[in-house]
Amino acid sequence: MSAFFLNLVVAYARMPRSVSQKDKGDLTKFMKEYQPKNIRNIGLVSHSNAGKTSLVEAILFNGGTIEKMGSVDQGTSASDHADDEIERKITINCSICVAEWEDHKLNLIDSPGADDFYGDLESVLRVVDGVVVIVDATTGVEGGTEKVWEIIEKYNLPAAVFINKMDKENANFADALESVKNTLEVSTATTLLPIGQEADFSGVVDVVQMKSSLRPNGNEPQPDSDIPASMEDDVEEIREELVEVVAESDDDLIEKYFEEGELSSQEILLGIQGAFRNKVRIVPVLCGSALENIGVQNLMDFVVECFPSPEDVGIIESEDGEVTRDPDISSPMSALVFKTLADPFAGRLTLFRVYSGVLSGDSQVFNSAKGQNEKIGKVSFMNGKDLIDTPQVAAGDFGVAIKLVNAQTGDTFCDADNIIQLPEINFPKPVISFAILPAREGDDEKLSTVLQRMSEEDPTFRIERNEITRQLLVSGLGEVHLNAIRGRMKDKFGVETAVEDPKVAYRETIRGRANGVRGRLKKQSGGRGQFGEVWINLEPTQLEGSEDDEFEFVNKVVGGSVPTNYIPAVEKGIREARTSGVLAGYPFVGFRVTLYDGKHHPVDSSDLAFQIAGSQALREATLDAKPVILEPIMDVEISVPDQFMGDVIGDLNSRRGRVMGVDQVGKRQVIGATVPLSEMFRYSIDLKSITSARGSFTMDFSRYEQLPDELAQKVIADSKTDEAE
Ligand SMILES: Nc1nc2c(ncn2[C@@H]2O[C@H](COP(=O)(O)OP(=O)(O)OP(=O)(O)O)[C@@H](O)[C@H]2O)c(=O)[nH]1
Ligand SMILES: [Mg+2]
Repeated sequence: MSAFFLNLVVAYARMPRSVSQKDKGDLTKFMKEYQPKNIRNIGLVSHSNAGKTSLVEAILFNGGTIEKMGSVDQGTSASDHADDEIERKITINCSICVAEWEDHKLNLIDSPGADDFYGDLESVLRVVDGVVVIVDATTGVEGGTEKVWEIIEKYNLPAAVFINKMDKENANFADALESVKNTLEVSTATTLLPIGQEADFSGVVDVVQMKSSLRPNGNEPQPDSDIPASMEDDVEEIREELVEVVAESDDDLIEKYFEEGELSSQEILLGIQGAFRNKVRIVPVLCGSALENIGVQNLMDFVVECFPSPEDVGIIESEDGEVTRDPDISSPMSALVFKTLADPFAGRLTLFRVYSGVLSGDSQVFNSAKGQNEKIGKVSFMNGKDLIDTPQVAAGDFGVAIKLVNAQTGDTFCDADNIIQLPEINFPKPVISFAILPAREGDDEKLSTVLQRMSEEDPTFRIERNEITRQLLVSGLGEVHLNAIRGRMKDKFGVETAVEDPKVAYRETIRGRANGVRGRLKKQSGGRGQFGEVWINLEPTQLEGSEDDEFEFVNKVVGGSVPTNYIPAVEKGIREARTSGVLAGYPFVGFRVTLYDGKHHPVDSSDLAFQIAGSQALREATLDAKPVILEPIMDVEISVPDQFMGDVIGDLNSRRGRVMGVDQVGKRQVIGATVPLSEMFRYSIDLKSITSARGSFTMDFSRYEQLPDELAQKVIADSKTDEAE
């Protein structure tokens, strides 16, 4: 097949499909508008592999959005639809999926569990009204979930836990529940108990309604049944615990509980609902199996009954807290862009949540972050890759705009007459960098364009050209993140790339002085000659060269030995010479040159001659002034659970790091250290393996310091090889 036709076929396969596809359930029902009080916006979050995407799939099936349950393992799930997600069997991009349940619209925002893609996790947690934290019943709470929990706490989001994979070998509900209590340190309120586990898992007991639900028939619920006799005592005990936790969250309920020793099912549900709305931390715990579709309908009931609607969440505040909006359809429009996807075929997709008013298709809105108008064309609802036509998206709902030009993640759309800027999304900072280059010669320009596009799509992906090392650097949240982007550039835009370790941008400086050094250009053999001579002193200014302390030039020439009009040429020569230091060709910084004498010739002197004399003088003087190489030192902050402290500090020592202090922050230790940049390029990978992915770190440039002699020799030798090549 010719490349042209192949592209066409690929383009068709990747086009967001219209609603009339036969393999889908009836999506047209989502074309209607839901009142904010009938919407639930729920994020599904957890450590990778716990079953978020599978749970979304089961919810879509129960709600009738899809007729057959797809599977992550077979690459047929609604949420993981991008080529690289199917290939890797993990979620890379957050996606919006929709299900209808009890006349409510559930917007389910699936998020990636791998911390290489945590940018999207931040976006999801910023725009949902509550979260379901999925815990794998065979492992309990894992490191990634602990990190997610920190963000949930930051936004103070209502959260319930769903203990998934109850059907799987080694599933253990009691252990998983214990791990939730211990690692997240929260009061849990168990509302669903498993009936059997592993291969015997057959249903759940609803501890609130005191009834059992068995596996639905397809997506049709089975009639409720009685609690198995063998579980009655356990259920009794769990219910008592549940009632106590719920009662403690509210003064009226606790009073009622003390008087009557019990709460009704309705009071329990209202209690949880109230705790969610009033931001009292109770964590309801449910359980089930996404693959076996057990406990999923109970979770959907729970979401509808207890999680807040966009209306319950209340007034929306601007970034500075000065402007507010009511979360209803009649308020002026405000919406937040939380994700953009570049697709070479479908064009740009801009995913947004409307907070107030109505965002209409074919309209003009004001982008308050950019301070400019934005023309909106087509808007749609979204279910995975499927777009559902709609003339507008109203308050409390999610939508996607197609082919917007300027909007970026984090931007606010609003009414031009009623401006508001919603709080931005805090993205994690990149922790790893590679040098990137095109695999094919001549692809440089294409590479830059595509990289630019990728960085617009993903705020945790950055590009920078290092002028000193002449490398193009890409930075991101991990090796997998950067490789996923490279994969996408190849598959979507046909740009193949290679990567190298970044080179360190060393600098050179001097530790001593050199006085009375001559620089001279003398070519005076017949015809018009070239002549210029300068005398300089060289001294260090600041020993630790910082970013801005480059060099000083002082002119102390008296009596016109170097005529005034040639002084700038001398300075220019010095400026040029310092761009390439005498040791290894790195910029020479932190020195003062004093020009105090020289000689000129009335005919043969010129700017060029004095420039060359200046350069030569600086080089000569530098060699006499104890030149050294400086390396960039980073301030590093590493956050790890207690038990990894020793290993992390040991590893820092082996990287020439210096620990400056350790602080206890919550349950974690935060180690402050300074470490040379050259030792940090692969730190994110190593920290992950030392801490079983439970450590995190940030890194900022601190200063330059002298490179130890042995390493300096190596850098000098490398520069000679580079030069020879
Ligand atoms: N036995 C069993 N396996 C499950 C269940 N839910 C999910 N899985 C399997 O667990 C694996 C991971 O499922 P996903 O749904 O992709 O998990 P995820 O949390 O979305 O993973 P990431 O997107 O990578 O964070 C897949 O192989 C699923 O088939 C379940 O209830 N029971
Ligand atoms: Mg997933």
